[in-house]
Amino acid sequence: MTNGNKKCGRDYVRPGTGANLSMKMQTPLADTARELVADDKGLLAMDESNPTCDKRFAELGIPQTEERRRAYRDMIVTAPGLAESISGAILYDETIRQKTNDGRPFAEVLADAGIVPGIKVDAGATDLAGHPGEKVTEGLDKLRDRLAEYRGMGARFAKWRAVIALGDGIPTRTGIEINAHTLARYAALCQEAGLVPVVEPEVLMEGDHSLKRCREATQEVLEAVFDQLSRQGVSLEEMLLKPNMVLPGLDAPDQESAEAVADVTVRTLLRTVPAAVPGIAFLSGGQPAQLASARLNAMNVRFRGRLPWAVTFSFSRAIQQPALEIWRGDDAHAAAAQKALLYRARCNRAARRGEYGEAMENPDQSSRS
Ligand code: 5MM
Repeated sequence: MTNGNKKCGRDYVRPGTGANLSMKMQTPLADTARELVADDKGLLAMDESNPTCDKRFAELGIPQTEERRRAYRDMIVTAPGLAESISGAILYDETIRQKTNDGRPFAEVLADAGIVPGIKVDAGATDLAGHPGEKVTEGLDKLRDRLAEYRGMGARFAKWRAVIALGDGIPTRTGIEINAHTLARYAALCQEAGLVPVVEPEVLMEGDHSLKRCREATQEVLEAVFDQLSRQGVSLEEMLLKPNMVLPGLDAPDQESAEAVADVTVRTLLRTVPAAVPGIAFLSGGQPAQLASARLNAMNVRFRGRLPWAVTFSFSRAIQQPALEIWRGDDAHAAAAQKALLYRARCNRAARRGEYGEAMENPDQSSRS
């Protein structure tokens, strides 16, 4: 065992030895992983890198400065009642070093509110050499040191996103395997450092591919990811999966119903994700916020009581976008933006319970509070 494993209290029984299979794993990391998917809550991804955050600000005419990025995240982490629907929040390197208007580190404010602070640790996707159209995510260099630093700053979980595009001849087997291998290396390092890895292989929505094509690609990617996680000794009880929903491409002529998406998504996951994984928290990937809620709801309605893992959300745009459009860089709008943020978070908690419906989308804000 490494020092890291000792540090996070994992020197007990190696997963896969057959011991205590009928019992829940009792380790700090397994407890955190379960905490992140407990009580019908989900994750808030607020880990936009500076270029992505600036791009979203630019679209709304918001100044792209460190101070405005801080003010925006201040609005989010101080939203009263956020913890009613959100179990954990994923921060970015700049954000975890920032403080609220009253000088408190964001991670501390979240933890005091009962929200587990997490951190995105990948350094973004870059072109995969020799494989036109494919990406590989960077950030493994010195990752052990960065994880230790983030742990010291209060992070209890981490996230790494791999990006898989669908197109002519892609993804290749090589592209899938490299990304799966990289995700598993990240996950193993996280567990060594005492952080729960959120493993995010995202098959992108861009394109005109069919639902079937997305299903096939998602299945192949998840099979490769769990193969690598197993080979590299990652403890399944001490991680979460953050996948894409199985969807037709944005430009596909046939856009399927929420029920069809729910069925094919859950069936794909049942084929590929071991029951030892405590939770699956979907990314939204640019889906309209209401559609993301409806699809998540359909999964929890149609498979109620039949799933081995919790099925929840880890949305960024599908929670934040309405709030960002209200805030628009003006702190005078912070309270209204917080209301919109809480509202989308509540919709997604309801979807997790299978209780979300169009009636919740009443445009009368007064009925939302
Ligand atoms: C917030 O977006 C994250 C990626 O940010 P960068 O591209 O700036 O690195 C992303 O990983 C996000 O956490 C997930 O994809 C979920 O976000 P969406 O908007 O897809 O729900």
